[in-house]
Amino acid sequence: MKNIAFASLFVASASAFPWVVDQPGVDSSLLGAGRKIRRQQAGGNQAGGAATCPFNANHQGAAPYNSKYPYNGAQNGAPGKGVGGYQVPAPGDAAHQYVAPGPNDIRGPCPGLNAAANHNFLSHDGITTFNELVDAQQNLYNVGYDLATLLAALGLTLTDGDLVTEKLSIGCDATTRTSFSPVLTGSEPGLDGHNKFEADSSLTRNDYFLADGDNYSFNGTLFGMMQDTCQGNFNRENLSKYRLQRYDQSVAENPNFFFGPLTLLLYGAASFLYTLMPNGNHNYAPDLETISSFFGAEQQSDGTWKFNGGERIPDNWVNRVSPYTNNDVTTEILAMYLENPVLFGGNTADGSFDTLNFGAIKDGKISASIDGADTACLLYQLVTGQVPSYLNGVITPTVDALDFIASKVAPSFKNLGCPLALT
Ligand code: HEM
Ligand SMILES: *[C@@H]1O[C@H](CO)[C@@H](O)[C@H](O)[C@H]1NC(C)=O
Ligand SMILES: CC(=O)N[C@H]1CO[C@H](CO)[C@@H](O)[C@@H]1O
Ligand SMILES: CC(=O)N[C@H]1CO[C@H](CO)[C@@H](O)[C@@H]1O
Repeated sequence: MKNIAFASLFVASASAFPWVVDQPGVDSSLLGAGRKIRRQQAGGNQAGGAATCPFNANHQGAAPYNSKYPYNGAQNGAPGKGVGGYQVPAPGDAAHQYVAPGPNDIRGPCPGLNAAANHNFLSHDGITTFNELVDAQQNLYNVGYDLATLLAALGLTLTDGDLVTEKLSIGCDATTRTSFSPVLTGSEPGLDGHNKFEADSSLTRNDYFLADGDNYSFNGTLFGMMQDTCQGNFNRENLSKYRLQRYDQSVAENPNFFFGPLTLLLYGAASFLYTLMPNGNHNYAPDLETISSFFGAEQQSDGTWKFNGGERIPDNWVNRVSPYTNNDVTTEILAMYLENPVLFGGNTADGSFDTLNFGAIKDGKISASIDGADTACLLYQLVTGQVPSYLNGVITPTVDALDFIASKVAPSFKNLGCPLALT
């Protein structure tokens, strides 16, 4: 049943985007002799797959709440105070000091979550939960409760965390530890899973196709390119230029490049460099010392950059004062995009570039006159998966996923008048 329904969705686009033939659930014999390129994380022996994913038998949850060091007071997935401007880790708080990840710990494509795990705001082995994600984002970075729940829900639903255990791997496929029943759920690829949350043209990660499936490890050449463009000032203007460079590079080098609606999230992630990472003790400047610490980037004597083994909160770091909300990030996403607009769509088999339409995206572009409701509802539409599967490489969320989102995230959006997902 499922296969047939999805196959018909994909047929329309298979000729345009050749990688579609390898989507899970697509019977490629229906599509004729398409090129066979595996686009999505397949698990198994591939990079990021279950066979090579570390296993830490000593799973310890995030450091427990301690009233002596309350941070934002966020606990058990509930809203915290939303008042930042304090030092993290708090002076004297031994439980949140940096501990380098060991060989059995899972780390992935997100420097913000990797740093949180290295400081025990998330489980140190990289197997985390919805509540840990919501608490950590508030307590560490002063992410607003609405955005913290939205990102955590995206993590669990778009990347196949487990909706029963509410567990998620922040990197590779750890289904045996996240799933309530691997037989029933199938594989849960975690944050490394490609083209769900993880996409092409990241700041410091390779495109999936160009790297045999390793789209999650830090690449020092890319960090060096970002620094060349930003020159120690990782603000919106400079990052917008760098995102354009990465886009042009992917169009030129990656025959399977696909820039779908969900890649708007990459603009959101790029905004974190100048909204969530800056240090109050550096006047909140998004400077090189701060950014390189969060990325675990270290400059070598020959000027090149290498991963130093761990993303780390800079010493004497003071987080942002006001909470970073859904509204804030949506504003930044659009502003950064509009400074250097690019076409949504993808490289096609015949060497041309196909554009797409989706919501606010018309003929591959978002117009500068996007109206207020479209802006406010943009992230909500992405999270509820009203993105046609064939545009996205994502199987439309299941009823369970939509229920999960409805219970965790919809309350924040109720008053915006966004069209609600049908469950
Ligand atoms: C539950 C919350 C979060 C989830 C599920 C999440 C997930 C992800 C994923 C999957 C990526 C890879 C996207 C790609 O490049 O294709 C990513 C990138 C990124 N994330 Fe997060 N993230 C979360 C919260 C945060 C926070 C709080 C920060 C801030 C400090 C952060 C900073 C970043 C940055 C800077 C990148 C871009 C890295 C690069 O392109 O090289 N994230 N995140
Ligand atoms: C890092 O990125 C550069 C530029 O895209 C690429 O040429 C290089 O092969 C990548 N290095 C690794 C180890 O993937
Ligand atoms: C080309 C490339 O990125 N290769 C990397 C693939 O992933 C392994 C393990 O993460 C690295 O060692 C390779 O350098
Ligand atoms: C290369 C580039 O655009 N650099 C800019 C980075 O941001 C600062 C401050 O806005 C500008 O002065 C630089 O020109």
